[in-house]
Amino acid sequence: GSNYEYIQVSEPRPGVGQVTLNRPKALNALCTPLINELNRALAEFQSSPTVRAIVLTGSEKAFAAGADIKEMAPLTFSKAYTSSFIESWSTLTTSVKKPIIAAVSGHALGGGCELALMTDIIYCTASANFGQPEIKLGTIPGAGGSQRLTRAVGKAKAMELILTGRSFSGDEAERWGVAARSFPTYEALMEAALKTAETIAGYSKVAVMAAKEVVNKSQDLPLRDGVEYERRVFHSLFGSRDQKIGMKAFAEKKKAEWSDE
Ligand code: CO8
Repeated sequence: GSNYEYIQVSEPRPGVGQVTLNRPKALNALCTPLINELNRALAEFQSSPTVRAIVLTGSEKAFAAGADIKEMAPLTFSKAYTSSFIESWSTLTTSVKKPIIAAVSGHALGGGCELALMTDIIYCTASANFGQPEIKLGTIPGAGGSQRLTRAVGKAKAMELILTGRSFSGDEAERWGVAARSFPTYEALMEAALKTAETIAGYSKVAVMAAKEVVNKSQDLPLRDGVEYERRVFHSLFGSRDQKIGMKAFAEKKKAEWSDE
């Protein structure tokens, strides 16, 4: 089922799946049907035998300008509470085990910024426009922004950003460690995101999934527990075939041919 209204799905490089948010008239505002489509596409990539890494992007003008303000405006507490509004947004953080790279150009505001923060690696243009402007609408971040942005930039900066609603640039995002890298142009951004995804797709699926899992654990666990968790997973990889294949290939100065086992 690849009949999507608000997104586009492709496999632009070997091993790489791409989801492009495609609601240009609303600057990719994240309405519920869009989020449902995104979750469906990511679930298909997760179970795909060919896709090994995922790129999530928008347009040059907007990654996503936030949750859909027109959809939220009339919402009541009881409706939001009983329908668990926004809960399904973070499905990707638990159900997608393959790495997701967000390629952010233009606006990444409110829920758009939060969506980027849910991914594993953010690449952006230097001029990208990140921010949590919810305070200007009389509300607060609702899809993890106050938690993930604070972990990314520290309390002082996060508090300032969330209380003032001021934007920060892609250049700042890179300097503060929110984004892994920033690029001068949209074309350079997309090329780098796809190339990185292709690089990751070239490694053992078992090792890649384990690496993503342990890095993400660092966000939830105290250091001692996290280090112990990492060691357990590290030990378990001696039970994989790919650890043998990778280390044998190194000794023989050959390229590893992964078994994914
Ligand atoms: N929701 C709905 N429609 C939007 C949104 C949005 N977030 N952002 C832009 N649009 C629409 C505009 O209404 C406009 O539509 P129309 O042509 O029908 O009037 C169209 O997109 C183009 O927008 P602009 O004309 O405003 O374009 P500009 O280039 O002049 O400005 C901006 C671009 C600066 C991005 C501006 O559109 C803007 O400020 N947008 C709102 C940004 C914002 O406040 N985002 C946060 C939303 S709140 C949020 O995300 C809370 C998250 C809570 C958890 C998640 C809940 C689901």
